[in-house]
Amino acid sequence: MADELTTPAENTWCPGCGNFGILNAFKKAIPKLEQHGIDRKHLVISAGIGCHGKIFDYVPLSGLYSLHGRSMATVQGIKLGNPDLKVLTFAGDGDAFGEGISHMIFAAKRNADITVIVHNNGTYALTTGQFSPTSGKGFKGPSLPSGNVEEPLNPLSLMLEAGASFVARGYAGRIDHLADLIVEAVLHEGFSYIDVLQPSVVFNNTYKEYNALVEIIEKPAGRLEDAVQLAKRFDRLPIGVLYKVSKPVYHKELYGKWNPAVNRLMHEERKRRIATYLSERLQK
Ligand SMILES: Cc1ncc(C[n+]2csc(CCOP(=O)(O)OP(=O)(O)O)c2C)c(N)n1
Ligand code: SF4
Repeated sequence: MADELTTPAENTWCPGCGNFGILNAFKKAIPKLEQHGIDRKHLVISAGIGCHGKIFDYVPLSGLYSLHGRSMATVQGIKLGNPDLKVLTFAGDGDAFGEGISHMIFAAKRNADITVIVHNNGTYALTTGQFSPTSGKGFKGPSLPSGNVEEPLNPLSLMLEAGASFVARGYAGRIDHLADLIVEAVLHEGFSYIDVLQPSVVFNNTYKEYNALVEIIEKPAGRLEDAVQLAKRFDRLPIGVLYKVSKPVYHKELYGKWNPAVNRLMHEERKRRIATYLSERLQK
């Protein structure tokens, strides 16, 4: 692990937490991305609020620590402000599919060129184990001592149906595999989603189940319908890229090749154009 990728922040995750696997995979992905020509100075990160969000403090990259459920909007704004940047955010399952679900759906729908990595531990861990949108039926926690009566949301099929152009699942216990998924997701032009199976050793310790059920898939499904079927398998838990397709991306549809950060209009020129526009409108 490269030393320059460590920060002075004290790590407060519980020993054995799946978040360590995600952090280590991300640290392995950064130099690999550099080999693909993505300078770490041009890789900007964000995070929501939760145990997952602390990852923001543990990697020395530029970014903006966002609000609960809002980091996908934050990175979309950064991308629109400077399309030359690569942007990535870390979200929790509660964060992304509770508070932030509409941002997720619309980012996928418009094929915003962002990467979202969800630390899916099936619980609101930081706030001590309430049930989340992805908690399994029967999940017990302090807010639900008699067990969750709802069926869990399937983030993979939701993102596929919403129009995501890259959908993958990783496992915090398979660090090298996850590192490669992160590299592929960041290199993908368009909305890339990685759902990471992340055991919370305190509130939802799923290591045993995941170790028994995960199965690496070698290539994405060719058709959307087949990817949705893969996403809905429960006898095994397929990990890898489920679906990948090339589609027009939002900022290019909007701007073409224009970059507002580089081709900024000077103040006087902006005022002149607004004045011309207004006087034309008033004459009509
Ligand atoms: C708008 C808003 N609602 C609620 C909270 C309180 N809150 C902070 S973290 C959190 C739970 C986070 O759960 P999740 O997103 O699943 O992340 P995890 O802690 O499991 O990584 C909640 C409810 C908040 N900070 N902001
Ligand atoms: S509470 Fe769970 S998710 Fe949070 S750091 Fe501890 S083990 Fe990890």
